[in-house]
Amino acid sequence: MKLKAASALVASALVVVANSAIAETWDMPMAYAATNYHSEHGVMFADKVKEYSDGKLEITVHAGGSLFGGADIKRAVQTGQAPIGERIMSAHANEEPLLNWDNQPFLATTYEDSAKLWDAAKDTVNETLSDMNLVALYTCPWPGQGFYFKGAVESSADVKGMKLRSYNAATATVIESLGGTPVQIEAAELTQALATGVADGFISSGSTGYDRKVWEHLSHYYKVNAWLPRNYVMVNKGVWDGLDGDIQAALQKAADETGASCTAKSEELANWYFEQLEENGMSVVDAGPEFLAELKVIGDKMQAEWLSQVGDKGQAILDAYSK
Ligand code: PCA
Repeated sequence: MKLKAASALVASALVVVANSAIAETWDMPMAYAATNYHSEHGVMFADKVKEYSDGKLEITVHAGGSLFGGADIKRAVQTGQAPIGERIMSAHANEEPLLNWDNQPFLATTYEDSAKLWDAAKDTVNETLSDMNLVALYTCPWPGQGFYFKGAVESSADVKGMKLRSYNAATATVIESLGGTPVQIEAAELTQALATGVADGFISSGSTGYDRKVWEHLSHYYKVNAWLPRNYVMVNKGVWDGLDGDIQAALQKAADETGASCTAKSEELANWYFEQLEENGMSVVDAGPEFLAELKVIGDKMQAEWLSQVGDKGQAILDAYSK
């Protein structure tokens, strides 16, 4: 009995040694504010990974573009400078137009439709990411996109000549189509851009306006819910393929749970953000009919252009979505 107990002890000590020998730590750059729900869920994900991998994999989150700027995170993960990272997926659409699937104005404007669209797009998106040496672990939507301005806007006539901050190709296209000039700026640099007059407004959700306290510089938010773009947590494909099955399973379980929780949180916060903007003095209203009608025309054109770029793959996503 004694001998058995002793050898069991030795065996478990060996396991501890083995575990600590192979314990791996990953740095995870994230693009958005540390207090934003996306980043908070990144931390939740890291905690879960540690738990589900029995401490074999530890992830350290670096939010707010502090390790790599938002615009550099995808390349850092692709090239293995960082094994894992987070970014808004559609920022990569200039390289791979299919990744504009979730920036088609008025295609999916509710959380329910956003989930349906992701279901329809998931397999094709994952194939595209795989070709880019990336594996998506989870995605999480931003609330619906609308417009921030310095004053009242009724139609594109009021937007002409404005410098508006864009965060990807789709927002730049909308701004240009309205007669404005797009200026690509990371969310982390948005407050400064507004303060220094580099931008007079921007397209985003209530979330980013709240994070960046834009009421200090802007007065109006127009709700449009034009689309709900997704962030995603990506892993370098080579790194992923080299992981033990149990670590992959731990990452996937953590990812599935975190993605679901993050999505629910986004929906829960969507109106709360508007209330915060209002409490801080902004006018938060639905976009007027003239502006909306113009945006719908722009959206139709963007969807047609997207389909001509991505062909059957895009059409298949739209068909599966509208089924
Ligand atoms: N916030 C991010 C992307 C979409 C959103 O709602 C941003 O403005 O950068």
